Amino acid sequence: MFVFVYGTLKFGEPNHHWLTDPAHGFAKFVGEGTTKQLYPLVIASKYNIPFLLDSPRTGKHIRGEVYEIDDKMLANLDILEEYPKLYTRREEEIDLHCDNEGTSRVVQAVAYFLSNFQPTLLERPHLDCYQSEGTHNLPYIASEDDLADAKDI
Ligand code: PCA
Repeated sequence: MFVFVYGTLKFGEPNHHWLTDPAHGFAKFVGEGTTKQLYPLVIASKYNIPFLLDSPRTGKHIRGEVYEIDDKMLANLDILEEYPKLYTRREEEIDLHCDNEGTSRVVQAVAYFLSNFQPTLLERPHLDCYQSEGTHNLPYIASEDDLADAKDI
């Protein structure tokens, strides 16, 4: 299956190692991609977590990366993302810019969303591509805490 990552799991971002650890399962980079749908991507909580808000048709086309993963990796990503307590996940249509066969195409990829969020989150700046060390000055803060309440902070 494919997963679309748009936040801290991207190459060069603080949780990318989670995807590349063979003990977590299989993952292979397929290409860069963009959501076909518009979504708000915001940074929130005291840990500066990037959240794709499940509120289609507002926000931007979100840029991220598509990986092919196995069930074991999905189970491990679920642990990191505290699915289903924090993030929900579902398949989403992604414009894959260029795959390893030299083709652009639309794929279905699993993405982690925040649903049932505080409406005030929608008022935060809408990003279209996330970098922890961006000029927004909201670097991601790694934590061992249970983050399930983070969306309300
Ligand atoms: N990790 C997941 C969801 C948000 C996050 O920080 C990702 O990169 O797609």
